[in-house]
Amino acid sequence: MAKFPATPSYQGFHAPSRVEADITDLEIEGEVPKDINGAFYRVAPDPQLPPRLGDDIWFNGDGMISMFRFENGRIDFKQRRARTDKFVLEERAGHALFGAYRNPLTDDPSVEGRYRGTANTNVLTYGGQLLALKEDSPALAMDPLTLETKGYTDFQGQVKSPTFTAHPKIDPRTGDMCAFGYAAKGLLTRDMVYYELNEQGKLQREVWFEVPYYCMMHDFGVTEDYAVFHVIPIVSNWERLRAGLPHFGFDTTKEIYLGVLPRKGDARDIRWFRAPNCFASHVMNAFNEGTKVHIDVPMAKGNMFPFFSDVHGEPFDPQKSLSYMTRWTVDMDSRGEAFESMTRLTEVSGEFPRIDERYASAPYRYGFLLSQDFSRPLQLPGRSASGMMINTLARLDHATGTAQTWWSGTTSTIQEPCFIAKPGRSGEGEGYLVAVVNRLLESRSDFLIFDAERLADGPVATAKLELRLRGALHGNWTPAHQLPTAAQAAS
Ligand code: V55
Ligand code: FE
Repeated sequence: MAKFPATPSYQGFHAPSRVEADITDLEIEGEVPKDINGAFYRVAPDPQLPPRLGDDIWFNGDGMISMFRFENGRIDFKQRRARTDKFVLEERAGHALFGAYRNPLTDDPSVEGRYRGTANTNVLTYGGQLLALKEDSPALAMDPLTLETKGYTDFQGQVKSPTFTAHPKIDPRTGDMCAFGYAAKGLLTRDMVYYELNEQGKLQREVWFEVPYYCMMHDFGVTEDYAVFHVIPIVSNWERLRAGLPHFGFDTTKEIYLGVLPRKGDARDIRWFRAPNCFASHVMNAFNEGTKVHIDVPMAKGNMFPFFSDVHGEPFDPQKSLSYMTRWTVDMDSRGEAFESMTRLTEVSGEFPRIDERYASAPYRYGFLLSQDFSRPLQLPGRSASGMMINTLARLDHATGTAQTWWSGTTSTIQEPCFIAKPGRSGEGEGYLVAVVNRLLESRSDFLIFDAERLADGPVATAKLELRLRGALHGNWTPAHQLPTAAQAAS
């Protein structure tokens, strides 16, 4: 009998949901703009079974994929499991076989050497497939319409790394997918590999190199001419794993590095820049002006992950965990290892940065962010799964340093938004923003649609769900013309 522990990871809004669902024609308040046609996918960790070790962290839950299919002012909802190898093995066994987050030394011996991936971090379509991603494993291919799992893919044997990032980037100039794997020659190795694949699934580039120290390489930056890798002090080693600890801890004594790889170059052309200890994980966007390379990150002074504790035992400091969008600039033509600058772009604190992706890897003006407005506390003990109290959506304007915001009220929190371009419009930010909100009092979720240029006006439409959607990590939009037709899917 499944009995989940009475720990914060499994309580209240974070209780496992485990619901697969189909809802045809969601009830709508307001009006869904008729020109939105396509599918929004998102993925949340949602444990199938009680944890093997008594408790677990949010980052280790099994992936649950949701699809909001928009057509003609109507939205259909579908939710299915990412049936990873881990999920299927544990389903068969009837209990958890895999232990702590990215620590195979805590697993049942029967699953030694199996992929431990949960496919719980990001989901996007590429080349006609839906890819559910976890950075410790290969990409999991799923059907974009039925959400049926096909299985792990190595892109016809072209991707040799056993790991594939959860944050690939699509270069809007070429349509190519830029990606990487870390721990690419095995657990805890410093080996990395950078890939570019085209929409036909053909490998265009592959560059192998080493990072200065092993760490969580969660995201990266892609510009027209460079791939940019930030090495930040969320570290691990065999000692931690042998002690049965979660994979990562934060080390305040290490410098950070920025590795810049010319996209047409090879490993010898990488330059490594250095800066003092800090935290940054996600990347809003990156671009280059000649040899000057800019990467915009939500940067914090200290650790943002309370569940990856300090390796020297320092207590978690919520003040130091606040992140602010910051532009890091390095010059590939400079001498020495110093950054040229680190410039704060806004006084709005927050994480989960998004953009109008037609402007990815190019100079851009607008960014979207989940933010915390501490002057408007929740009336409930409503911590988000990340540990942050996310009550505000923000649209940042980098040209003016100003922000438009929308507050979700005293009993709701917000999940990562996604931008949807308005068909027929090419101006940056001309489109919609969608986001799931957590109705904490009612233990259910709503799905909101905003005019991305009028965020402060509030949602133009609210799709009601009588379901609770557990806190997601990331999601993406696929316009209808990039979805297979039902006829193609049936063949
Ligand atoms: C993140 C999320 C993960 C993970 C590593 O920063 C990094 C986010 C949901 O899993 O394994
Ligand atoms: Fe992420």
